[in-house]
Amino acid sequence: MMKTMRSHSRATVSLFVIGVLFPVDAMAQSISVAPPVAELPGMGRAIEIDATRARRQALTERTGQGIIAIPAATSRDLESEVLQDNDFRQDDYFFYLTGLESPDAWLVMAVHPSGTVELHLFLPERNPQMEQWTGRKLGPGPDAIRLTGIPNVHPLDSLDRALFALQRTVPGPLFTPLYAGTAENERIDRWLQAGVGVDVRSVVPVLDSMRLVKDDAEMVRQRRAIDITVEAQRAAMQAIEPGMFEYQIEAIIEYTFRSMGADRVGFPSIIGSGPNSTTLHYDTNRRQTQPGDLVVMDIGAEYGQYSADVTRTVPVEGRFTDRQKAIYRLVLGAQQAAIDATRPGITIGELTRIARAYLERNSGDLCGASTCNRYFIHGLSHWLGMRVHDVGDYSTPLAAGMVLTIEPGIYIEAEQLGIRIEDDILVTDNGAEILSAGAPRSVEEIEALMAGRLVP
Ligand SMILES: [Mn+2]
Repeated sequence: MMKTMRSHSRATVSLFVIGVLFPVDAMAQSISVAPPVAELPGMGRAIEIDATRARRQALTERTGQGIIAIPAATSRDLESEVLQDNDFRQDDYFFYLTGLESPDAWLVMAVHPSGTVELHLFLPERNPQMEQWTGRKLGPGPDAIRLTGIPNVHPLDSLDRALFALQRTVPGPLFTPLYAGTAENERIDRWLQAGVGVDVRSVVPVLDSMRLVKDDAEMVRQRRAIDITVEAQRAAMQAIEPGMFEYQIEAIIEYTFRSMGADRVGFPSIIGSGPNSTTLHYDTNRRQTQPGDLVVMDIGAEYGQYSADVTRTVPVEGRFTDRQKAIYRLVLGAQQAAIDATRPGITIGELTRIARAYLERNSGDLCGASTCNRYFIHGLSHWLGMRVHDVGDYSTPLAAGMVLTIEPGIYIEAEQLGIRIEDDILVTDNGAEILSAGAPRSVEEIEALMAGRLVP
C-alpha cells in the first residue's frame, strides 16, 4: 500500500518533468511482472502478462497461418449516448488476449508460414485536452509495451496501413470476431473492399472453446467475484426482516459488492419476494416484503471482468414454514445430486437428467398428483466466466477447469412459492468444488445465520 502511494505521486511529478509516466524504480522491473495499470488513474488492474501471452499462443496454434484481428470495445460518450450506466467495459475477447482495459484499441497477430507470430497492439494517441474530461489513457509508447508484454505498439491511425502491409507477407485467412453492425465491423468491411483477408473467418468458436477452461489467472478473478457475492448473500441474510423493501435488500447486496472492490454487477440483481419469487428474472425490486414471504436473491458481482452468479432463497422472518422447508429440501437434494455427479466427462444434459430424476423420485405428494419436476421450468446450468451466461458449446463434456452454475428451482405461482438454489461449481480432476460454499445453503445454516448465530 505504501509503495503504491509513493510510486503514484512520483509518477505524477515525472509526467510533467520528463514526460515519462513511471518512476525509474518501476521501469527497472522485469517485463513479466508489470506494475499494476492502476498506477495510471482509472486504467484498471495489473495485467497478467504470462497468462495473456499463453492464451495468445494457444490461439495462434489453433488458427494456424493467417492474421488475427481483435478489436477492443469502443469508448462511450456520456453526453451523446446519455447512458445511465456509462462506465466502460472492455470487450471480453480483447481482454482475454491482452488484459488491457483501454478503449478503441486493436490487437493484431500475424502467424507467418514459418510459424513465427508477430504481435501488434494499436492504441489511440493520447489527447491531453480530452483526458481532462475522461481521464488519462494509455497511449502508444514504451509504457504500453512494458505493461502489456506486447512488443510492438503503434498509434491506431496506422492500423489500416499496417494490416495491408501484413497481408502482403502473411498469406492465409483473416480471423476476427465479426460483430455484425458495429463500427469495428465497418472497419473490417473497408479492409475487405481494399483486398485484405479475402478469406474472412470468425475466430469466435475457437476463442469460446478456449474460454471454457479457465487458467490460473482467470480463476483468481473468478474466485474473487464469487467470494464477494457470498459475502453479499451473508450480509443480506443477516439484515432481512419483514417490512423491508426489495430495493433495501438490493442496496445491502450492492453496497457489499462495491465496498469489497467489485467493478459492477454481473447482471441486474434479482430480489423477488412473495409473489415475485416465482418470476425468474424479476429485477424491479420495489415490493415491500410481508411476513411469511420467501425472498429469492439471485445476484452476482463482477470483479476484474469475471462475474459470479449465486442464488439463495430465504424466509423473510428467518424461519421457514413446514411447507417451505419441505420444498426447499427437495430443491436442495436435486442440486446436491447434480453436484455429486459433476466430474470430467459428464455433460450438462446428463446433470439435468440427474436433477430431474431426483425431483421425480422424491416429490412424494408435495406437488399433488404430478411430481414437482413440472415446476422446475428452466435449465439446470450455464457456463460462468466473463459473461454470467458465458460462451461455449453446451454439449461439451465437462473438463477440469470449467466453471458452471447448478441451479434447480421450483416455482408454484398459486402459492407465491418460488425457491431457487444456485451455486458456482469448478470442475476438478476427479469431481467438483463448490466455489460459493460460503453462502449458507441448508435450512439449518440459513436459519442460524438469520437468527444471528455464527455460521462458518
Ligand atoms: Mn444463473
